Amino acid sequence: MTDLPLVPAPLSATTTDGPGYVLGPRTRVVAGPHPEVAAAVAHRLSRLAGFAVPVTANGADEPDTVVLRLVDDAAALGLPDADLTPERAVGAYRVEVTERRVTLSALAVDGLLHAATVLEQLVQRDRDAHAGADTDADAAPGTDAAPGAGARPGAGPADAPRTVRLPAAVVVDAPRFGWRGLSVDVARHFFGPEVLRTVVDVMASLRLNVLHLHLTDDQGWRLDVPSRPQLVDVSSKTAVGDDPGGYYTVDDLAELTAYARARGITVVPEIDLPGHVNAALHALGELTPSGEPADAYTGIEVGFSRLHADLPTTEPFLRDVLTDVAAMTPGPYVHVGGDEVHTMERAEYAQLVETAARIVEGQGKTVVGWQEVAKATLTPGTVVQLWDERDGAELVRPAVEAGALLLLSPASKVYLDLKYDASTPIGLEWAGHVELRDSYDWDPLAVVPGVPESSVVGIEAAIWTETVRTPDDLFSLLLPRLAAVAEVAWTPDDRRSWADFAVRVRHLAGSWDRAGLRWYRSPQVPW
Ligand code: TNX
Repeated sequence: MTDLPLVPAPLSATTTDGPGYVLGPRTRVVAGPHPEVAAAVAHRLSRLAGFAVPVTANGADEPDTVVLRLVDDAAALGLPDADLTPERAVGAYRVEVTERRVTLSALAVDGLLHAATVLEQLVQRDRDAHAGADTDADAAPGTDAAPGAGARPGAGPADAPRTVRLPAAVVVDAPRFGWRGLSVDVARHFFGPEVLRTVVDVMASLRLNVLHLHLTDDQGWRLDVPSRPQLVDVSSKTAVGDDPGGYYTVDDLAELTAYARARGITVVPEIDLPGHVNAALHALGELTPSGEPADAYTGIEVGFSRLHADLPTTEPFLRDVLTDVAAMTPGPYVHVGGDEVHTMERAEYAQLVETAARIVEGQGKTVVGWQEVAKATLTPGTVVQLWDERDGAELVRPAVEAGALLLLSPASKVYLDLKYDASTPIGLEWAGHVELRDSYDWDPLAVVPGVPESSVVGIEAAIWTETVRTPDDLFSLLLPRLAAVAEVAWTPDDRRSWADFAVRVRHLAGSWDRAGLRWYRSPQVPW
């Protein structure tokens, strides 16, 4: 393991002799071939230092430089490249800190962005080691956007100058899985772009790389779809418990997607079909057998609403909506939902899922669906997301054997809307309680026994928002469990242990405090 306070734990980290590197007035980032990454790195360092760290075009051989390098092969990072798949390779990086300079190397831009977050976590340790000397705000995640709520009173300004030292070290690292995600349900309760930017900041700090947005459900429709403006005109207004609704415009989604991409994160939009569609049926009466719009629904039951394969309006609805959503999505994936349709025969379900999948694929996107889509005929390479451990393994195994890829979201480990324990004021309990250690201590390959690692694209946490109404609610359920899931997704099992994680995760708490984020003080960790 490592004595450096890195979460997720890296493959290897070695502290070396010497005082490390002190950020100072001469420090500059050398842009090289990637000025936009250099700017992002300079921005992070400036926040750490409390003064502006400039970017210069060249000078990579000079002292006091932060140098970014893209290299051609894993060996140049010091990684044995034996089993480095392309999905893993994009996240790989090397950080080298000496008294003279800081060097970030990677095989791709994403790796450079991860390396920049490693610098932030390295500085954290230095501050903790000198507690008292240096207690004001810093580059906590979330400081790009307004904090969720309740910035700690007395926290200093983010731009106060201070001595910032990075310990002399070499970190060489690559992720275990290429998909390290978080799904956020913005349908049951709406969270605006500002909150999602804070979520992105927290995700990036943990080297997560997929933000899945559950944009539609029975209780609300949260994305303007230009071909069907009635969807948000009518159904953005509702939410669980008659709380306020809301929606994202086309521009909101584009801006959020760009914000996420600049931090190494791909946005995957979900339109949940053919169930969980009451908001659509409420906005578009043509989708119901009677032709009358459904009543709005603001409760928290699931499984009752459905599309109808035999209505002539259904296929055009799927085509218009999914074509628009694909066009709004620069990333490679569109999620078609597919969960919990309790009022439909298997044949009709399969027909509707297959129709949706062919439309998405016709737009050049890869389909993602919840585990139930394994009942339909799937194109090889489709991503099937396991969530319900009661029947998930049996459901997905034949699909995986036929070429589908598996995304792991076992509820009892990574459903971060489940209560920590009986005293948690909000959250659900249907799959039990999920304490921090439950999110950490599990073997991804045991979820579907016998499935090879090469069929597993990755791991995704989820937060459903039936009971989650405010940013404080949201972050108090995400943190610290999201850090545990991030480590399961990043770090091979033989390189991680609960005892070690429980020590390292403490170092993140200060950054959450400084960002004004509410988090849960799990009694399992000696904070
Ligand atoms: C199951 S997970 C659901 C959601 C609920 C969630 C609550 C999944 C695909 N469906 O509709 O919000 O449980 O934990």
